[in-house]
Amino acid sequence: MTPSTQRLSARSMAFVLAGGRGSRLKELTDRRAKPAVYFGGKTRIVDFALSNALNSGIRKMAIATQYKAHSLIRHCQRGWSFFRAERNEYLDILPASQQMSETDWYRGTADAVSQNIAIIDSYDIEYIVILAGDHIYKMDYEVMLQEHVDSGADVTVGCLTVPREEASAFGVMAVDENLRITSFLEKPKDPPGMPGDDTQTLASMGIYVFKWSLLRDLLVGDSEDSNSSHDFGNDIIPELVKNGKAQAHRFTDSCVRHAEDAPAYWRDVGTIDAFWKANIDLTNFTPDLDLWDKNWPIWTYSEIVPPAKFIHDEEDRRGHAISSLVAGGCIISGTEIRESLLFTKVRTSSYASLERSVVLPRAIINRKARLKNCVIDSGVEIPAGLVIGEDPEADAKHFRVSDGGVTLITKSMVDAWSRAQ
Ligand code: ADQ
Ligand code: ADP
Repeated sequence: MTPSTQRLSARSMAFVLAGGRGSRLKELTDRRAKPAVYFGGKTRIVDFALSNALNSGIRKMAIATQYKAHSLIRHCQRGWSFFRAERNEYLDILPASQQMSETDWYRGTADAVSQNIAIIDSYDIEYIVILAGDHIYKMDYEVMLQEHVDSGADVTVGCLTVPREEASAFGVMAVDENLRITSFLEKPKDPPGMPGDDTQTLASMGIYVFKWSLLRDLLVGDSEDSNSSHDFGNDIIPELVKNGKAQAHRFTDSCVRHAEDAPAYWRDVGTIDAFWKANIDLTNFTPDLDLWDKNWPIWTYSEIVPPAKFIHDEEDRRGHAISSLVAGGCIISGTEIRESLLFTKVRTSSYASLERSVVLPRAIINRKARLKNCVIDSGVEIPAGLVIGEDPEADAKHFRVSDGGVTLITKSMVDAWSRAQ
């Protein structure tokens, strides 16, 4: 076992649960799992949990994948392959069907860990940090690990306050004055408010710290329990809470210690509206999420591409972008772009305009297209003259218009639109 003078993160591993579809993202997760969805101009959602682990000092990681994992696995192989076993560093990608028969996927989040006990044992770790690979946030897990050790609890659950009307999508808890969890309800229909503030609820972030030897014993018991759904939120956490052994770790500004003036940032970009807004917010003068922070970089796979290029077309139409983020490899020719975010290798043409839109890699915007409040999937070719965002009822005939009025455009939607012309 490693000497105990090391930082706790050096004696820990991060186990990233990345198997969920994220069905509220609709067609954006038809071909890829939610953790593989692009975010912020260069990165994918999973990069945030992995970067937090890396920046916290954790050098052993595993990523459990399940639903439509190809895009995610390819990304992790390309972008996260710098761990060196020679330095006692590991990053393992653990697809569900590797451990059982082809048809037996992980039965639940706890089962995703159970099925990999032998691999985790081989890491020789003391603590395990279980993370969800589908949130955008910055957090120093060393702080949470230290609180876990100090409190002597069996599990420490990361938590934050969310508006009560959104809380039925979360595990909801009550705590005593020492942050010991006194009750835990997984996704209750009518979530209770907090003492003193009925509009807010204390919600689980779906991240947990355990001593590995203890979790290992719990998982061996759980995997044999036919009444269990083998899930952290449904089975493991409620049981520990019942026994008075679960502690809450509140995600506050102090959880990112390197930048004390930065507000704690956490977003579940699980719907089209939330995904669009969190991306578009990055075009604000001072965004809440600081992607420029040298002390907390978000690591990713980055294609080698030339710088973004802005050109006047032959008819002297200026290609320009105002209050926008434009990734490398883009060619903006004679297009007016406002408050938008363009990922790698997007190409746009003359007389086209983009406003408050998120354009994923390799999309092509043809001439005279006018797009407002859109999310455009990777590789989509927008037909010349397509106008979106001016008549929601017409848009909804072929495209996905969200409750908040954002239009998602995917390749199959464009194909259907083209056939109807
Ligand atoms: P959810 O996120 O709704 O709630 P779940 O669907 O189990 O719970 O997903 C948790 C994480 O595990 C996600 O990152 C997902 O991608 C991944 N995942 C899901 N099924 C998996 C599987 N079979 N194999 C591998 N990975 C899998 C959880 C908690 C709540 C908490 C919220 C916070 O259960 O208590 O409030 O997270 O978002
Ligand atoms: P990314 O998410 O990396 O941008 P793409 O948008 O190219 O990837 O595609 C998403 C996923 O859809 C791919 O990882 C792959 O699994 C699947 N996919 C893409 N193109 C095809 C295809 N022609 N046939 C089958 N599956 C495909």
